[in-house]
Amino acid sequence: MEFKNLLFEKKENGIGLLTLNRPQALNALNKELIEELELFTQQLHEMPWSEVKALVITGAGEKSFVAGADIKEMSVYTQEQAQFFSKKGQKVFRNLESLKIPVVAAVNGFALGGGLELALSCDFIYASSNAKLGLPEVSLGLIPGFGGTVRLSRVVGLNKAREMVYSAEMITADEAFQCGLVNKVVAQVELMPTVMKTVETMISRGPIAVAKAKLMVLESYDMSIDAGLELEAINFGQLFKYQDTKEGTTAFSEKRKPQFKNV
Ligand code: DAK
Repeated sequence: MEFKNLLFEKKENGIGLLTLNRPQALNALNKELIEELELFTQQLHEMPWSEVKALVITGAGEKSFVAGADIKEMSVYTQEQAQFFSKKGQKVFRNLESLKIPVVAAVNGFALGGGLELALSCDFIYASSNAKLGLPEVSLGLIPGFGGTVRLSRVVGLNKAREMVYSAEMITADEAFQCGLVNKVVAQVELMPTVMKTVETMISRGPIAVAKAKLMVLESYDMSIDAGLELEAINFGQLFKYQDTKEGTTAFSEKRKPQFKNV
């Protein structure tokens, strides 16, 4: 996969590392970058598990994850162009959110506006201690347009989301940890090793089970408890047609490590 604004590296263990690479603009999301992300997520959806088993997303440089949508580009948008751009970004982030593999945001600096919305479309966020997170859109006369008003409150609760969105203030990594927006805060040099360690554990588990667990957590969020439980039972049952389920449970009885094959 060759892109102008994205760097993609496949580690030997099957973890993919995606770096948003526009450091001259603090990795702001311009139209070209969004289009590349669209292509990237489409390709990833079609890729077999053995190729990429999990994805980590970060920003180039030490200062910024992503400082938002590209404000300079947006300043000349017409109403139609703005709506198109918003829809396009929403689709790309939904593609990302619906990947079957674990996706972790390694927030290494500013995660603002569209940058935080990108991180919110990942399964969870680890941040470096210098990170600053926020949705500054209303300070520009905008509202979040890539899902921020929808996803933030699901993670931090309604009132914290209201405070962040209406004030447009950034919060520190520690504050983000306290409100549950990020799962872990570490020194910047420790960020990637820490994320990789967690992700390595995840890819050692049954991949079909992880994919189903991910689907369940996402899908059941909007459901009633009864509907969620019904869907959980269906997905639980479906696992028993896979060899990996047999392997996992047999390995336990035989007191050995399971060898999952995604079959
Ligand atoms: N867009 C374009 N360029 C940006 C940028 C951005 N979001 N953020 C930074 N840059 C550029 C700066 O312009 C500067 O470029 P030069 O002037 O050197 O050419 C370079 O990156 C370095 O930035 P600074 O010199 O400003 O660096 P500082 O350390 O002084 O400040 C900062 C860092 C992150 C505090 C500051 O750059 C800043 O405030 N940036 C803007 C942050 C922001 O407001 N982000 C939210 C963007 S709004 C929608 C779709 C999507 C959205 C909304 C609606 N629809 C279509 C409806 C989403 C909106 C957003 O994300």
